[in-house]
Amino acid sequence: MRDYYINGRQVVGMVDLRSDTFTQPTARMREVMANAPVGDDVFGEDPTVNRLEELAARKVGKEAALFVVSGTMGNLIATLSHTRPGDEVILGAHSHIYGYEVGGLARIGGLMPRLVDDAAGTIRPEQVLAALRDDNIHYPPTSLVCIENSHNMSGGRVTDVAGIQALAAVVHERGLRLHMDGARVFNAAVALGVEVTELTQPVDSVMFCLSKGLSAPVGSILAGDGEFVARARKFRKIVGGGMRQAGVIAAAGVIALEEMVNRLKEDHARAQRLAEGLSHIPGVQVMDSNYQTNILLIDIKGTGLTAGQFVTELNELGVRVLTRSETALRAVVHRHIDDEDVDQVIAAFEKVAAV
Ligand code: TLP
Repeated sequence: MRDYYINGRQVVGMVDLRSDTFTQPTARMREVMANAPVGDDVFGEDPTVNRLEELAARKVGKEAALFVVSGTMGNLIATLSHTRPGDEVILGAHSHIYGYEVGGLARIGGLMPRLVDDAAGTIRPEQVLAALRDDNIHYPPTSLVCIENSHNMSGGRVTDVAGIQALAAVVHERGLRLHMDGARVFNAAVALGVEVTELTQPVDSVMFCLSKGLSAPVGSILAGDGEFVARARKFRKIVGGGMRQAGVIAAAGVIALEEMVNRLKEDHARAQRLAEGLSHIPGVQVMDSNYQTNILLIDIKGTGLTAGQFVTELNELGVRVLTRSETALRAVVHRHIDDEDVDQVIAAFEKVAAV
């Protein structure tokens, strides 16, 4: 538990489960940020950014990496770099790229989304095969498939190594590229007990966020082969993402990768404990058993309250979550949530559900 600032007001003792994006930089991050050697990164001369990009590429088993402002920017640049305007991109109807990135791939990339059902948290090879069009004068060319791992909207579900490999095989056989929105790919790897490289090596590019569960204040990484990253670097400049002494923020990213990955298992264990505690409350249901990582979707239909009402009541009890639909909530466990907080959240849900 920590004190939060909401609309500029300090709220003491709030348990904030709205997102892992609310994590604050660690003391070590602030220290290295203050002392980071920096240069002009548009000229490739920021030693800390270069260090982060080399480390990040190595971590995900790719030739090169690019430090970008946000996950949204990383995904946009990836789709631009893999395609030409007018191409079709196959992606999930519940994916973050399709639903939560302001339609950038259409507005900026001139790309046509072709949606497949990823409500279960993944995309299977046969779905891609069914969505692929023939070579016909009426059709746009398809050049890219995107998968999300872990998958936000399904409650942080993961696609395992075999699932990624099978998808990559089909995508590559058809001459297409595969991009992974791996905003939380380290959560996926930790949950599966595999090296993150096993999940990222089969894909052509991966974006992951330093600023979510890994606690860096700002920034994401886009990684792939050297040629891809060179193209991506140009597109980053086009969208205004060329930064100057960015080592100040990249320094925290180095700590995120070196020190913050292994502790994600603590978040997953607490998410599991929270899920179990909530599932005993009448009218409250953790959706499926989809608490593989740090995101819980919680159905509160049985309480007779709307999600909006439930959120307001929880707020009064010092607990913040987001609505996911009229009858569902999303709670995300992260570094500032300890065991006591989990107990407080369960008690708050019990109280609200009993009203
Ligand atoms: N997700 C945020 C919100 O935008 C919903 C959150 O709180 O979960 N891919 C995935 C899978 C994401 O969950 C997010 C952020 C992004 C990309 C975008 O990252 P940012 O916020 O850095 O642009």
